[in-house]
Amino acid sequence: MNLPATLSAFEWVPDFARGHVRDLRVRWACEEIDRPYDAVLLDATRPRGPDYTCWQPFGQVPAWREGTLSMFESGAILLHLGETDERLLPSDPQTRWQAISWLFAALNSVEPYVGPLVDVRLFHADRPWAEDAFATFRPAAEQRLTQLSDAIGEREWLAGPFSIADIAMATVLKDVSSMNLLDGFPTLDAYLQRACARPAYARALQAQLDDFRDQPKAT
Ligand SMILES: N[C@@H](CCC(=O)N[C@@H](CS)C(=O)NCC(=O)O)C(=O)O
Repeated sequence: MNLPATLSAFEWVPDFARGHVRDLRVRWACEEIDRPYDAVLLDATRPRGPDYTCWQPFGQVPAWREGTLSMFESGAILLHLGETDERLLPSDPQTRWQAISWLFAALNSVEPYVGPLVDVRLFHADRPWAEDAFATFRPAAEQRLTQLSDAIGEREWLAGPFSIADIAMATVLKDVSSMNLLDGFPTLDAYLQRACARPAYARALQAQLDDFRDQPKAT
């Protein structure tokens, strides 16, 4: 029996960020296993106070609470949910540790390389140094994407069966794709399309979008 669970998310973000906020990863995992949760919606336009930073020290979303258990970091929450259900994290040790390795790879070896490109494009595009910064970060990001593409090759999913690793990796690639940076990576593009074609992904995306207000709350 699952305990009632709470997931933190934002009540409003600008249009460009909708569908990219990292609570999507957790919502997706929940949808894959029919795990109910309640979303607690925070004001992204104001600093989060101590009542939240004692739950998520950086004031970010997502964070997860379940009975007396609380945690933060999307990767940790995915791992926790994976431990509750084989459909997210297979029990066979080799497959399981491959999935965990790829989960870390998504968050540690791919996201930090593509993240600066996303930041430059989304948050600093009007700065005079934006194009130089983009050009500086791009080769390292492309090297990682090439290596990832080679590793995926003909595989359907990273660790064999679909797992939390694919949720993490697909959400990282979704940000890359939104900047048209997957155009030269047909294997990665096909992998992302496959992941986003899952009904659980569509439900999770809709759940995130449904929770957003149209406008930020008036101050
Ligand atoms: N490593 C964290 C990153 C979380 C994160 O960057 N959250 C963003 C939304 S996608 C956020 O809350 N940004 C607001 C802020 O940093 O104040 C995780 O994966 O959970």
